[in-house]
Amino acid sequence: MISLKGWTGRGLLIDVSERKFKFFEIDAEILKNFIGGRGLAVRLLWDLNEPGVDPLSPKNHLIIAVGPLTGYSLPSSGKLVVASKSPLTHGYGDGNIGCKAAVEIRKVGVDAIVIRGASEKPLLLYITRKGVDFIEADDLWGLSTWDAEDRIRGRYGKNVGVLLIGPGGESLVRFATVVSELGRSAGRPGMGAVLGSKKVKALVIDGEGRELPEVASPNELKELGQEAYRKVKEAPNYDFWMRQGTMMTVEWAQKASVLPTKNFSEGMFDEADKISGNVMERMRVHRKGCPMCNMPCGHVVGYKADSIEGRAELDYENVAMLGSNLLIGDLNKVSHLNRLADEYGIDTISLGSVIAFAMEATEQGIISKDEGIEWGDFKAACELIEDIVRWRGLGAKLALGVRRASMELGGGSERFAIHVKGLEVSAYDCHAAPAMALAYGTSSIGAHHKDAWIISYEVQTNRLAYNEEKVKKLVWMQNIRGAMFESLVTCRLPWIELGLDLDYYPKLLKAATGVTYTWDDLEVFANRVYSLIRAFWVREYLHEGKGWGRHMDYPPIKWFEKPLTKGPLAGTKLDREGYDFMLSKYYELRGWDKSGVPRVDTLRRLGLEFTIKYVGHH
Ligand code: PTT
Ligand code: SF4
Repeated sequence: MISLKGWTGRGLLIDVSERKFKFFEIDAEILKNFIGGRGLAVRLLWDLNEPGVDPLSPKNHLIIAVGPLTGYSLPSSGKLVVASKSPLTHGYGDGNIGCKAAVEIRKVGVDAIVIRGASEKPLLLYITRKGVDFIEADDLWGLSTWDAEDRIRGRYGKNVGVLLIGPGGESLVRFATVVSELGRSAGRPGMGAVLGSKKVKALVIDGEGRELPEVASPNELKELGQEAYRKVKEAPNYDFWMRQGTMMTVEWAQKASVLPTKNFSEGMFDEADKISGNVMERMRVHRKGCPMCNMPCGHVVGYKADSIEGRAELDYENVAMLGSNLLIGDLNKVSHLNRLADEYGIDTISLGSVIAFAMEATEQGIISKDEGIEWGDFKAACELIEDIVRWRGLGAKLALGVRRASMELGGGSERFAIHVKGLEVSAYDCHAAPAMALAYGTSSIGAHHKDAWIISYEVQTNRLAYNEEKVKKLVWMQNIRGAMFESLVTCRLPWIELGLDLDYYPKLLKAATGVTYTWDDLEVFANRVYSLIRAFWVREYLHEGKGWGRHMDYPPIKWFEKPLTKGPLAGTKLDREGYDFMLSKYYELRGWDKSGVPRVDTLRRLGLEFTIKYVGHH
């Protein structure tokens, strides 16, 4: 047994069918082995969910998990993870969000909140140390995330944590997200739809001004935290980061030929300079950030698109997917599409991908001109977003995500459906980036860049090579980003963007929890998380009769078939043999078999024996 410092050792289980709740104990060994956030979420989900459960049924569980560093005074610790079985991919899904709710959950005194069941009527869950009030919320149902949060804050004040869904989550758009604080969004693989299926419009989390969980070495944590804050501020590129945040990536991506353009047909956009960080700087009206962060990157701009005026919080992914990928070269228009996505509570990346898919299908005549949408058509894109949320016409197909939409449309459209495992690819074109393609192929939730943003390394080093060195680097990155940061839970950007030394994190962990994690321990931990997530996918796919094979880890077909036609890398496309070589190396390094399933000896070594009966003889 370990003593619990940093963690609370408690979870809160909420059954919205029964309108009951209970606090439960989380075993100390589980906390030590899975830490928190993503690690803890997948461990809980494995036990709580019956294999093969319908993601939108009352039996699916949604887990909101914080970690042993969340909320303390150290760089960018105001983050949480929302996880569940995904209605978009039918595998493991999660997302990361920075907002007050992360800190308030810690003050409520739990490491995770688990929601199951489904209510008949819309509910708001008001959560404090005492438990849960189930408050009927007919008046909030149907409201945008903006209006609903305004109303909620009018009632509960500005200090509570709020997590909520918009009309997209209510209508079960498969890529609906959980939103907070007017523009923060998490859970790309449909975590908002899972909440919607439970008829939960909002969670209000009120720590009532209590203390955060006690830590093992308060003075050490304080000193380390302050030192790390100082290092962040002293970073040479701090000022530029504060000016542009993730928006600086537009210019970089264009230069590197990876800016997704025309549904990932090209890596360069003729009008990239019209949607860049420099344009954003001129439009910015204010800046906001997550709790405990001294490098806030939320850039809110004021825009005027045609006659529509408004404000939106911009990030690189949003701008690339709703701008260059749709051939819309006007940051005002892109901002409005971003705002619509935030108000409806749907993921900007998947949204940009399904609209671009519809544009390409129209161009190819698979969708008629009357029903379809032309490249760059902003007005039609606004209408299509509304149709997606209301499940009307073409929108009803697109609301299912690009994999299912292409299956319904047919006509060979799967050749330009840009996804991995059903999750739409985020904003880096990989025609000329094999390791990044592998990062998408093997990411925990489908094609997302969060687990390994290897592309910045790749474009500088032997870019077109298919080699083992890149695979090793990729596994290391996944271990740090996809396992460690997602489980601590803190923002990874102080390290990535401003070079905060990684060695701070095991030290902070030790100061908070009293447990020593060496880098070797953290590597084993990361392998445990990756193998458990993989086992979860395999278990779910086998139970649903879908089968499992290495094809699940392939990037979109387009990158193998249609080369880039513009820029210095024109003519480049991915090489199937090279990719297969790297994928096999990846499996070897993870201890998985040729189909990408963890081997029995690997599962034993990592303490995952409980998964063997489900995936050991697939
Ligand atoms: C994340 C994904 C991203 S990643 C972006 S922009 W990015 C998109 N943002 C959306 C949005 O906004 N509105 C909307 N309706 N949909 C959106 N979908 C997209 O979601 C975000 C930052 C960013 S901005 C990034 S990279 C980093 N991500 C982190 C992460 O994943 N883990 C971690 N430990 N730290 C991170 N720090 C950074 O956080 P998902 P946020 Mg987000 C308007 O949700 O599902 O994880 O997908 O959380 O609080 O908004 O911070 O260029
Ligand atoms: Fe949030 Fe940005 Fe700060 Fe990370 S760097 S904690 S995403 S404001």
